[in-house]
Amino acid sequence: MVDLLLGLQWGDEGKGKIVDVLTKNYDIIARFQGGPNAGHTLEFDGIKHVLHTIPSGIFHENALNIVGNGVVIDPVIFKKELDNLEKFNIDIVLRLLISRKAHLILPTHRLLDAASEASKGKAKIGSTLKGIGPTYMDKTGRNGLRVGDLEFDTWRKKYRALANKHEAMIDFYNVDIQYDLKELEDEFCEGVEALKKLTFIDSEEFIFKAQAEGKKILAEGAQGSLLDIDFGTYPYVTSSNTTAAGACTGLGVAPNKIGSVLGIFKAYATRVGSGPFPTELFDNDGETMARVGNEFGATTGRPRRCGWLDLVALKYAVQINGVTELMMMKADVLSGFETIKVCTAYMYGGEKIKHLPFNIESDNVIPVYTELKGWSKDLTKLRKVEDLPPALNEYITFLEKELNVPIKIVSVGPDRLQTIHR
Ligand code: 2SA
Ligand code: MG
Repeated sequence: MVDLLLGLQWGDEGKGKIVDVLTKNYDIIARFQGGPNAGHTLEFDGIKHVLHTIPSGIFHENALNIVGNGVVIDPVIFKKELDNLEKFNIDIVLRLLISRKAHLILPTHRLLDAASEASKGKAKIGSTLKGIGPTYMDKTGRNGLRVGDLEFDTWRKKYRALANKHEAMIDFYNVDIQYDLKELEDEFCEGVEALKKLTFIDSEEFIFKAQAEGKKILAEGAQGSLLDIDFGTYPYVTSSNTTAAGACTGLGVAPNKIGSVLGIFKAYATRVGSGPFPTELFDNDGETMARVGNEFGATTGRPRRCGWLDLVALKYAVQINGVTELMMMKADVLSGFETIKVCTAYMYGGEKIKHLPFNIESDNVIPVYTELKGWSKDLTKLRKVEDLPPALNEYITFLEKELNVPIKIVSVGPDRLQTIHR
């Protein structure tokens, strides 16, 4: 069986931390979608690590890490990640395997991302500018360059044809973008050389075999359900399926081989980039969440927008993913709020609704809140479930009842040790 760990909001729920905590129970950790737009943060022994493409099991000696076919890889960023890990004495070649079918992000994909965003003006997606959208467009357009292509000399020819096409497309956007392609391509080629030091595999075959041998596999999602290309707040989404189904296509796991679906959410909500966010706060409460929660993009450094927990959206995510267990992150950030608000319905066109409407926009949906008692106790030093303050237990019980799924982990800080199992 393959277990899934998925973000249920707009990303940044804390997937990196939880994968790291859970890796001891697994033989293989595999990424199945997204790419260097992701920023998965892990903290232990006083060191903070941010991973983008490499799965979050990389720090554990006994786990294999796989970058699956559904992922898009930028060799330039990948090389930087490898270089960052060098000082930690990890035998990366033994611990990390790359799917031949994963697509490559070309420098011109990044430029196209920038051109597309610039051409949209105020309506921009707020992408991470990592070239994610254009790369998935080339994948579905059947033009992409894949990791496995690098094993054949013809890759340079394929690369050139694609990059030439991109240059014409960049011109078409008619926006002011300065670049030195030669310099970018040199960097790309260095990245390719670094990537080629790793072992390329047919990851689906590898995973079939591992399953047959009874190996335990955890698929690590990136971004969150509300950024899913199909089910998210389109067009303000990423270009991959971030939901459970994405693990099937992004790794080659059959639906009947999926075991537990671990859904992870923050005790409040954040979003980085543009797009609707019904419970967004523009007041002191929102500022407090951002400050205490240190809410800045782990990849771009952009400030994250903050707001109360949106149960309408969270229920939707639980349903789409078939979540079997929940994990609540950053409970510690809510300490000190007199009352905690939870959005349990929306007012939409004068009616109270409990689902996400098709044309959700921040000004056509007004959240209806239920208020719960807050708590003041500092949670960051707590390690036992018995020590959680009663008001937090009430909050947890309320959410469990509404979502009909147990909350098995409550996280009270970024460190591995700040994790309470229920
Ligand atoms: P893209 O770059 O094409 O995938 O952007 C499309 C939208 O998806 C959002 N997105 C993210 N949202 C939250 N976290 C992400 N990773 C980084 C992090 C983000 C950062 O961990 O903090 O550092 O800014 C992530 N990646 C993509 C993005 O904001 C767009 O709304
Ligand atoms: Mg993140």
